[in-house]
Amino acid sequence: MPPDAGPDAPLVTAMRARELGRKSVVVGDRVGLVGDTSGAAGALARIVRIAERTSVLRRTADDDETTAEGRLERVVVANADQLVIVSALADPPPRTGFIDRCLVAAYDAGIEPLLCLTKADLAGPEAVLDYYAELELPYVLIRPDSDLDALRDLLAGRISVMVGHSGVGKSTLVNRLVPDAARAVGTVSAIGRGRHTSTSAVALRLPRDPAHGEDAPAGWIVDTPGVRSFGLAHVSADSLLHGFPDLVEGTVDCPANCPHTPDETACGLDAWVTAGKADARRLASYRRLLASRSGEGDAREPDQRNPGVREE
Ligand SMILES: Nc1nc2c(ncn2[C@@H]2O[C@H](COP(=O)(O)OP(=O)(O)OP(=O)(O)O)[C@@H](O)[C@H]2O)c(=O)[nH]1
Ligand SMILES: [Mg+2]
Repeated sequence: MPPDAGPDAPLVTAMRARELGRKSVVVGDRVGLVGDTSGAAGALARIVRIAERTSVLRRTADDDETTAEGRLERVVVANADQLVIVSALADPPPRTGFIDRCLVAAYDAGIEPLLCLTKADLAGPEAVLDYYAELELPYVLIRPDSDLDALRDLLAGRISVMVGHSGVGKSTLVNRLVPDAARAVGTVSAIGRGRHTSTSAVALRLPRDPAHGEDAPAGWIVDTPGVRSFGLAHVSADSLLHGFPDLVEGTVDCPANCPHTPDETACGLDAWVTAGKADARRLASYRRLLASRSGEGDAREPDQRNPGVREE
């Protein structure tokens, strides 16, 4: 369905045509259809073409490029323009390392991030917001009784994808935003690690908001299954820094090809943090990410490392 399709556009069931070869269709793809596109019961169309993607959000199973598992790359969603990073303030507790990884993935894919802090009824957002104080990161706070006007405004007319750990409340939120979504919602187990309730990514059309005009496109929200980590093996070491805009300026005095690692005494980032220009915890997080990558120093372009789109 085109992203600006009206609420009455038929829902078409289609299968991948053989001529697509190994190219996989992912949530958010715009596709060319042939066959019966009426949407009538039992009608089946075929997907014969995938339009060029305006953005591709990827993650790898882990950060290790040297193992098969580490190279296993998943396209999470195509054509999204906003990444809604969903983190609970408690149960499960927020993990800024995970949020930092999502930010890297968002900047790398050219998708704008939005921090969505759920379960604000259980804990305050101060610690998380303090950590991101140097960043102009838009955020919304969600509690069961809060109205969702601020979030609806930020979602209107855009294609947004939600990512987050299991149990943070992604599907709960989607059900509130899209009343007939009927996404299954799970319980968070005693150890604080939610069961994996949602098992596949689903795009849902947001209801049209009269406040944005009758003809304004309503936008889409993609609910995704909870992930434990957000592997970044597909992101070049250089691009990792783009996820840390508060640190970028601190590297202008670095020597050429500075690896920004702690043992590089000439690296400008330590002085940048000492001067109070960025949070020491953010630098530590950046360096943890650098260290987690065994592919560090790989000079090849990301495109060469990941030729084409893989089968899921
Ligand atoms: N107290 C509180 N509980 C919430 C809130 N939002 C969601 N929950 C609860 O958190 C649990 C998990 O919610 P889900 O929406 O299934 O979480 P999810 O992120 O979709 O989880 P996965 O599909 O496994 O990735 C449910 O029991 C919800 O009722 C909130 O704002 N406050
Ligand atoms: Mg879910």
